[in-house]
Amino acid sequence: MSSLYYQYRAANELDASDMRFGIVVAEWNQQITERLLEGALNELQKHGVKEQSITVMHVPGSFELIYGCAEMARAGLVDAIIAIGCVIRGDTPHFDYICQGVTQELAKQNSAGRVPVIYGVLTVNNEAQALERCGGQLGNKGEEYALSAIKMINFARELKN
Ligand code: RBF
Repeated sequence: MSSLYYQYRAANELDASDMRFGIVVAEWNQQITERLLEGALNELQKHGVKEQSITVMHVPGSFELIYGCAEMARAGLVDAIIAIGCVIRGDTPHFDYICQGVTQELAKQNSAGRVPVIYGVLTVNNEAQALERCGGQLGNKGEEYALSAIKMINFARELKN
């Protein structure tokens, strides 16, 4: 227990000043996704990431995160990618198709192993649940996404060393 805690602390304090990040943000439910982006940017800044080392690109909806992240990886300019979206359940089965498609395709990109892709897609039943997670009662998940990205870059570097 204590060694796990120690590891977490160590990762939390990682210096990310030489790491490069791509962030792909869906415009659907922009009132949520922009707050998640803000949380992620704040956390990256806390870890010393330089402004010029962060590339933020927008895509129309969460479904387009698949192409956006794949292209971002192909460009070869970043060490990790954060995919930010928010899918809110509606009256049609669209929710399930989008969530499944995005989740599976981003998972495939991760197993391809080119660049780690962080899954920053909120899949919620209503807007209130989303608001709780982007600066409300449950904090801002964007910060967690950024920390995960830092940890994954560190993971890849440790393997190489
Ligand atoms: N994109 C999202 O990021 N979040 C959503 O909640 C969302 N809901 C959608 C609901 C419907 C009925 C449709 C047609 C699209 C929705 N999209 C949503 C957009 C989707 O991710 C994608 O941009 C479009 O389907 C175009 O490929």
